Amino acid sequence: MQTRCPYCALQCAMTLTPAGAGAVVEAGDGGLCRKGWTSAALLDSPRRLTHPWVRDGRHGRLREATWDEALDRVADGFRRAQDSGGYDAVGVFGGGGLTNEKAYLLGKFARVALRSSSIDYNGRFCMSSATAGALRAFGLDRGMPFPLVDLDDAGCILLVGSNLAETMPPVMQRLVRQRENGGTLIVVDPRRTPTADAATLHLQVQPGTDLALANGLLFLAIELGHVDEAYIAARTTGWGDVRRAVSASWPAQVERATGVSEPDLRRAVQLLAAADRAMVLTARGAEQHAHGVDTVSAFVNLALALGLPGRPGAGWGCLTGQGNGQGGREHGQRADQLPGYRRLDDPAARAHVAAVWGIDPDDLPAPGRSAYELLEALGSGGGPRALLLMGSNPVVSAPRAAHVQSRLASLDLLVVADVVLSETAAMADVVLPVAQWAEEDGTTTDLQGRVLLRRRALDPPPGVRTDLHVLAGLAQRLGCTATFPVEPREVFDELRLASSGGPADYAGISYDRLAAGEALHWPCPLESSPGTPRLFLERFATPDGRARFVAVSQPPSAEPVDEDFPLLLTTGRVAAHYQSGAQTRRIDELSGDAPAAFVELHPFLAERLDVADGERVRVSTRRGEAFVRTRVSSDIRPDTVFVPFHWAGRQRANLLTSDALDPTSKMPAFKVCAARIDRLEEALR
Ligand SMILES: Nc1nc2c(c(=O)[nH]1)N[C@H]1C(S)=C(S)[C@@H](COP(=O)(O)OP(=O)(O)OC[C@H]3O[C@@H](n4cnc5c(=O)[nH]c(N)nc54)[C@H](O)[C@@H]3O)O[C@H]1N2
Ligand SMILES: Nc1nc2c(c(=O)[nH]1)N[C@H]1C(S)=C(S)[C@@H](COP(=O)(O)OP(=O)(O)OC[C@H]3O[C@@H](n4cnc5c(=O)[nH]c(N)nc54)[C@H](O)[C@@H]3O)O[C@H]1N2
Ligand code: SF4
Ligand SMILES: [Mo]
Repeated sequence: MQTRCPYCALQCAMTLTPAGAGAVVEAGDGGLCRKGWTSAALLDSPRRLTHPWVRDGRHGRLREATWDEALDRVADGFRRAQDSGGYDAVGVFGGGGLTNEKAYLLGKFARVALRSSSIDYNGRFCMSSATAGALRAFGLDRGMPFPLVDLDDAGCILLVGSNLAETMPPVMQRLVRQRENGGTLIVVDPRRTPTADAATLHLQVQPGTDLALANGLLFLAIELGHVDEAYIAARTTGWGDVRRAVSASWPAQVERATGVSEPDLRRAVQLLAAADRAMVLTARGAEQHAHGVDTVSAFVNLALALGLPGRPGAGWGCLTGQGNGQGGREHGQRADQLPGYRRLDDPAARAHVAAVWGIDPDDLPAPGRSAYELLEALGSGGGPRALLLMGSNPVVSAPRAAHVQSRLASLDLLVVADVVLSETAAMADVVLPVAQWAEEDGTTTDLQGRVLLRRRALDPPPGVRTDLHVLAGLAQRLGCTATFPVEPREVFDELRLASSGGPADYAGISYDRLAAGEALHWPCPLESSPGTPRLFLERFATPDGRARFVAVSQPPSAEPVDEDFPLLLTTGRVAAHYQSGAQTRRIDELSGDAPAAFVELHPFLAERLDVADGERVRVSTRRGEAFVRTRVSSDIRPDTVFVPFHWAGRQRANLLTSDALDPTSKMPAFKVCAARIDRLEEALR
């Protein structure tokens, strides 16, 4: 059966053939990375959950339970929390890996069955800065407003804070083709990653200074006469302010701020300007900062000044990360959102969605707290006393994780629906075992805005239920009379109605069209419409149709280095593991390849600290400490260290990270904070 990989936003095609209790994977045309190849190993793994668990009392052990007992316990707990604390006393936390159907129904569950405003999801930790940057520039957020195939013919690609050779390996084939077609690639990363290795030019920026870099590139583009004045006049507003804002970003000053040399800055601008069709793509390295939205704006400004967005084959885009990172941010699991990318504070949107849901618009709650703010407020923090968590593992992946863990521990009731006993599920009072990707139908929307059908290839094992069944079972126990269908196709048809007329309009997309192999990118308002692979060709989605320049400047560092914490810590990914590692650490082939976290540091720094390659050290920040082995490499800047975040316990990168949030997107500053490294003898002294 043809299906799609469960992991990242590339959603690679694969064929699954049942074999024994599991399945054999074959790659589709685009190929698979090693996570995709090994993904079926978790389907018949003894490490997956196959029956519900409940905990007796606060400190009891988890024990096996029936579904009825588990769901009754959840419904009772939710009712009790709301009786004493009001509707918002029950929270919901979702995930960008959930299908469109699940994300939609989870949002409906929170707003209709619980009437709670307390819902948000882990996508906040992922693309929310790009989302906010795109909305303010273009009036619409579809990560890539053009199809992936456009990469093949791009004359120049400026890739900022993406290591796609390890995070989306099949895309590298496109970059090879782009090179063969005469294109150039500029990679901005504090590390010489395999992606940077493939570049024409690598700008080894100091973490957190991409905004200054973008303004510096724009300064040079102006100075060297590469600005597209005709495009600016015809298609944009706000250029004068931006031009003034970058007038002090002269190269020597930018070199000091970013660590990128003046000749490299000039070369980058020349490569961009020489290309017929250039593209600026940002990813988490640029976006996961306390000024991530402004950083995105700075790169959008550069793209606009060069006349790129809305021209075929060119533009600005964000490389969305999670399996359904695009669709998951459109259908209502965000605190401020209704399906179809509608706003919860917009009366017309409330009226439309309330009509689809058969409720009074006045019964819809107001917007709630963002992901970290929600986690931070749990339990004794004055927020929800009970939480339903579906599709995330914040004990490992949330910033300042020890603090988040203590908040989760202070809840009266934590309910986790998962496929494995993640670190967060292990803390829960009720654990609900759910079906995996290949065991249920569903749609995802990939990083280019294309809606894809993921087919059910196998039966789920007895004892597990789908997420849709879980929500339906709880809604019914809570006495909710609104519809909670359990058939994915029915949920999708309801989502189509709810999204109809909204910015992310799915009304014309059907299971039948998708099953017939149609390539449909939203918006797709009618069954007769072909979808929209390329946005903004005629006009942007702003009221006047013009893209908006936004003047931004590099803020001082949220956490400057000092004598106690003299190093810049950044975090990210390795090729073998996915996110919190809950799934991939349970796949032997992957955990064999990459068994533990590490701290990557430059030989100069290793020498100064007197640590050897492979030595166990303590990495600490103002939040806490982690214990990992060193990996000495001249691929990283000497002032910067890197720790991947896929591991749990005392190897957790997020014991170290800061909870400084971007004021607009509420994105945490995962990508830079001040740190120190100590040898163990000193650490233990
Ligand atoms: N193997 C693997 N693939 C994945 C995932 C995974 O967990 N594992 N997750 C998926 C998801 S959800 C996402 S969001 C994507 C993420 O995909 P990427 O954005 O490619 O991943 P990261 O490793 O988080 O960050 C990319 C790079 O940013 C660099 N960086 C760090 N700080 C800075 C900075 O201040 N400026 C700049 N310019 N660069 C910086 C890091 O050195 C790193 O090489 O990957 C998706 N694919
Ligand atoms: N330090 C640091 N921290 C980071 C980042 C970073 O770069 N650095 N990146 C951030 C980013 S970009 C992201 S996206 C987050 C991701 O971090 P998490 O939200 O923790 O992501 P996952 O590990 O994908 O968690 C998904 C959980 O849901 C389960 N699951 C999978 N599919 C389903 C399903 O269909 N239904 C249910 N009920 N459960 C399912 C999995 O088993 C797993 O336990 O981490 C963020 N945290
Ligand atoms: S690149 Fe992403 S979607 Fe493709 S196989 Fe790897 S993890 Fe799966
Ligand atoms: Mo992500």
